[in-house]
Amino acid sequence: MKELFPIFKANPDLAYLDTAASSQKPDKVLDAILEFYEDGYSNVHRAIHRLGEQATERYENARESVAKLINASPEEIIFTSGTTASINLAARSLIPTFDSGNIVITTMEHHANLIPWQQLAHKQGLELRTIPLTENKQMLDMEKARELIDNDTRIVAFTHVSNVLGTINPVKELAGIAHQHGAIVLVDGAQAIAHLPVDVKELGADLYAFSGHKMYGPTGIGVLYGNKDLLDRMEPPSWGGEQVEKVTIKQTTFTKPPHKFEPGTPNIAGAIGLGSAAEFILEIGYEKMQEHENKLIKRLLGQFEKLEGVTLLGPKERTGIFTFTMDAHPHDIAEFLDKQDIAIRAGHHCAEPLHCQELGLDASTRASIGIYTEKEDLDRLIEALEIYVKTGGVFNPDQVGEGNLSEEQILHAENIREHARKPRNKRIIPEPTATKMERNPFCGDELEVSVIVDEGKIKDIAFQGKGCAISQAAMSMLTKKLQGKKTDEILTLSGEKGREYVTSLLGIPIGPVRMKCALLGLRTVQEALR
Ligand code: C6P
Repeated sequence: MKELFPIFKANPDLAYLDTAASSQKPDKVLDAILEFYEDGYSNVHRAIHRLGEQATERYENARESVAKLINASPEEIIFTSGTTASINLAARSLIPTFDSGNIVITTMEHHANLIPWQQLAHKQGLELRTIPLTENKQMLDMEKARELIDNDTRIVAFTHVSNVLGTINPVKELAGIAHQHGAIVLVDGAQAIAHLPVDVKELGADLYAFSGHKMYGPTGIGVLYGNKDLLDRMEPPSWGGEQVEKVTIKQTTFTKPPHKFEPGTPNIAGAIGLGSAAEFILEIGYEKMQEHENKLIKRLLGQFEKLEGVTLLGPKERTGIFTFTMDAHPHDIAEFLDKQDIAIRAGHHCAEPLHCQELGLDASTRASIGIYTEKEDLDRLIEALEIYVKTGGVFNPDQVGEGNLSEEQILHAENIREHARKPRNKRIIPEPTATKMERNPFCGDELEVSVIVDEGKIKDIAFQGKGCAISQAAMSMLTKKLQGKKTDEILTLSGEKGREYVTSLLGIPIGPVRMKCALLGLRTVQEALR
C-alpha cells in the first residue's frame, strides 16, 4: 500500500515504524483537504451562500463517514482536536455532576486518559482507583477490576489498546462490569481505531475517543463519540458561537448534540480530511487491514524471539506495537536506526505510571506498524538491531552507512561513545558547595551535579545519574572542561551560546530533539551554581 502514501515517494528508503505516534497520510486524504481549500472553502453552519452550504455539506458528510466507521449515528459524533481534547471534554462535562463516589481507570493509561480524571477527581473530592496489571505485566487484572468497580463507581475510563504493550483490552467485558454497577464507560480508542474494527454499540462504550492523525487522517482533529442519551444529558464544558438556540444577556439555551459541544469555528478542513480517512479505511476494510498487519505481527514476533539481547514487552496477542528494551539507551538506538532511515519512537511514550513505575523502565524503544508497513521494513529493523547488539552501536560505515559525518566528526562520535561507556568524574563529592538534580522529562535522563566553588571558580565537579550516550558523554566532557572555570562565565552560557558551547564540545552536529539530551548537563551545572 506504500504507493497510496506520497511520503514514500519523497522518502523511498524510509522504513516508517512510528505509526503509533502518528500515521502517514494517503493521497485520498491530502486531496480532500486541498480540494476543500482550493475550490470550496468557507465557514460552516453560518453563511447563506453557495460556498457556505457546500462547506457545511462536506463537513456534515465527514461526520457521517466517521459515524459509519464506528457504527454510530452522526449526531453522536463530536469533532474535537484529538483524543486528548475528547477525554478532557468528557471529564470536564461529567465530573462536576458527580458529587460523591469513585472513578476507575487503569495503570495502563496514556497521560491523556489519566491526568484529566486525576486532576478533576482531586478537585471534586472523588476517589481515583486504578485497575492494576496481571503479574506478568501484560494485561489488566480482571479479578481486581471486579473488586474495584462498585456501586459508587461513576465512570470507568480505560484504553482499548495500550500504546506501550500493544495489549488489546477486553472492552466488552469491562463495559459489562461497569454497566452492572450503573457506571459510564469511556474508552480511549487512540491506538485501536486504525487497526481493529470498532463497533461502539457492540463494545458497550458510552463514550469513545480517538484522533484523526493516528488513522491516516490529519492532525488537529479527533472525535468523541457519545451515545445519544448520555450526550443529551451532558452539559457543554466550553462555550461560544454556533452551539446555541437562544442567547440573552442573562441566559443561554443550547442546541442539540453534537453541535452543542462544538462552539466556535471548527477545524473544517481537518474534519473533511478525517471523513476521507474514515472512507479510506472503510474502502480497504478492517478485515484486509488486519490480515495484512496480523501477518507482519506474527513474523515480527518470531524475529524478536530469536533476537538475543532484546526483551520485548507485552503479550503475544497484540496489535502492531513492539516495545522493547536492550542494553543501550533507547535514544541511542533511535539515533542509530534513524541513520539508516528507520523511524521508531524512544522514551516513556507518555505513559509514565505504566512505564516507569509498573515496568520500572525510564525509557524503551518502540516500533509500530500500519497498513503501509512491509516485511522488508521489519527485516531492516531486525538486521539493524542485530548489528547494534553485536557492536554495541559502534559506528561501522560499511554496515550502517553513517556516511554523512566527516572523518574528524567520526573521531568525535567515537569519543562520545567512549565517554558514555566510561564517564569521567562520575563519583560523589563528600562535601559539595552545591548539588542539583535535573531531569529531562522527554526521556527520563537524570543528572545530579555536585560542585565545590572556591573564589568564584569551580574547584571540583562530579556527577551521578543515568541517561543516553549523548547526555552522559556531554556531562562527562563538561566535568573536565569546567574545572577551574569562573562560575560567572558558566552562567552566561545560555540560549544559543550554551548550544554552541556544548555542540563544539561534542564535535558532531546535534539535531533539535537530541539537543535536550546534550544540554541537560550544562543546565544542571548552571542550576547548581545558581
Ligand atoms: N500516543 C504515542 O506515541 P493525541 O495526542 O491527543 O492525538 O493522543 C493521545 C493519546 C491518547 N491515548 C493513547 C492510548 C495514545 O497512544 C495517545 C497518543 C502517542 O503513543 C503520542 S504520545
